[in-house]
Amino acid sequence: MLEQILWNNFINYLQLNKKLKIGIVCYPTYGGSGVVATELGASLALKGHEVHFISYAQPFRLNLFSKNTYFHEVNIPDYPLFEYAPYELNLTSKLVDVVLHEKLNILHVHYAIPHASAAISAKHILNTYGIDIPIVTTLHGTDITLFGKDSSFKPVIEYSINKSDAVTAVSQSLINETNNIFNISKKINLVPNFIDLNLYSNCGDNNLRSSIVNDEKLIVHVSNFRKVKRVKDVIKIFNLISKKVPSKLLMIGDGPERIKAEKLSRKLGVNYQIKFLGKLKSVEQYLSISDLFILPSESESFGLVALEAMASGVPVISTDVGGISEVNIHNQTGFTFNVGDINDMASQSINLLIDNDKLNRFKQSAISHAKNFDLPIILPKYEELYSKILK
Ligand code: GMT
Repeated sequence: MLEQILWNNFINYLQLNKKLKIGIVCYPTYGGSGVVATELGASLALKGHEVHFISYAQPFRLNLFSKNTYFHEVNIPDYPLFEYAPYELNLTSKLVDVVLHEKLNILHVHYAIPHASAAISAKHILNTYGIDIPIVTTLHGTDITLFGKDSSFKPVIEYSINKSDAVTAVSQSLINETNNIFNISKKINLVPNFIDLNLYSNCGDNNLRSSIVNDEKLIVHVSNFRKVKRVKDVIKIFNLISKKVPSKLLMIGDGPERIKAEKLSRKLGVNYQIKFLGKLKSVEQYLSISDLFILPSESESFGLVALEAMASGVPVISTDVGGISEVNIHNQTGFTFNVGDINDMASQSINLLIDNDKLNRFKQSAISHAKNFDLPIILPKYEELYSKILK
């Protein structure tokens, strides 16, 4: 058995100079982790690696017509016997199957539970076939910040992290939080989220802007409208801004808090200045015509949307929780505040919006800082990690 494993490692080592076959497990729904996993896979595929996405639905930004990308759907059984469908077991079996038949070299899973825990089980099963598949786990936040507070998940999260061959987290703040909450023996590497700056430059469409605003300023918010995003704060902040600066607000995304935000906008009488656009596959064209982005979240391990806004040259008014301050630099790319500090968020927004020179300086700083998270800078960090564990 040991000989077989060593042989497989040797084969893997040889593969280093060739192109890799990489399995990526992620949530397919609207959200930063799915976006990052999909963009990572797509970029690796462009570099010639073969990338297999494994999830219960096709990731929303995945373009399957691109070369070298494949999708494997995890079917969820619907037996009356099961009160709760055992998704993790189906995922585990699917991982075993795909690794065996597609001859994957590495599995990169996004989220500790259930993805890393399923991958670790698959790894154990594959060991009985004489295969040692390396597992890279990327922590995105909710698995740590939310489930971490629920002690019933603790043993599984700890085990999945400690047994992964390599672990990354999307911000230093998330690394610190993970080490504080759990007993972690594994080094957690910082690999920040990234954007492809090419996608964001030069997509400003004046016709689109003039179809929404005339001389008013345009403010934007993007999220999945979960409670943690505090979308009602966005409406309250906009209400204060609109009293001083002629402006409109775009609310992009959908989720459980949308109806409350809509009701509040009617109550405050600003509903005619707000457009709820729902879920959009890509947001760059709306970001690029906007003047200010608002992200008043209660918790955010990174805040990928803030980075997307900055890459589009849009300064960010946000809270200072979690990893946001590593992305949105206070008084440089925007401003950061305590959670719920609506008045200060509004008055700083007004200061920026009424001073075009200042707004332009912040726009330029936002773009400059976003360059630190550009794809060509971050992608090699993942590739280096893959090489390291394959060696
Ligand atoms: O924020 C969400 O509700 C979605 C969640 C996800 O799974 O995409 O976002 C998390 O991962 C993103 C990508 O790494 C981060 O940019 C978000 O900050 C993080 N959300 C939270 O920590 C609440």
